[in-house]
Amino acid sequence: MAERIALKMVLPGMLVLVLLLAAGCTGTGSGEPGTVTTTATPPVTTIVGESPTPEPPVTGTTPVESMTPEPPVTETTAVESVAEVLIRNFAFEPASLTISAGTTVIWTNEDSAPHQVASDPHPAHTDLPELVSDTLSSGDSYRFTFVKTGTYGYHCHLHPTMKGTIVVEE
Ligand SMILES: [Cu+2]
Repeated sequence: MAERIALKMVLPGMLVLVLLLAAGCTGTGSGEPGTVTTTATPPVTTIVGESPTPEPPVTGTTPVESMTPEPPVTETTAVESVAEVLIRNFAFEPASLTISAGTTVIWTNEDSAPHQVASDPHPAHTDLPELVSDTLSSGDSYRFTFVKTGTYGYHCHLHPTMKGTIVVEE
């Protein structure tokens, strides 16, 4: 009984040994590495240093600024502050007008007689020499933009008793 058991255990072990030896022999016979050590990498890296390629100028990005979208149309320039003075019955209406700087005053002659707007004092018109109109026939208008703050007296150069005042505030 005991011998059979021993044989059963020995036989498989022998087979394993034989298989291992066979595999070892065939393996070492074909797997021997040859002279493959000739893979000497040439020093190609030195060439890169000899030709320093200059970086191309990055000009492609700057023109992007021309692609800025159009700003929203703020109608600040189109809007003009205007005030009106009527010349009627040989008088300015209103006789005194208060405006903000940058406002344009428009005088309109509604009389049948001609009038002429001019800065004080008569007849030199030296307070605001730019403020002087042509002779305004009936229906004609004269416009003047007051830029600086101050109080500006004016009159009708043809009828100097006709007087008016423009007060310009900030
Ligand atoms: Cu005058």
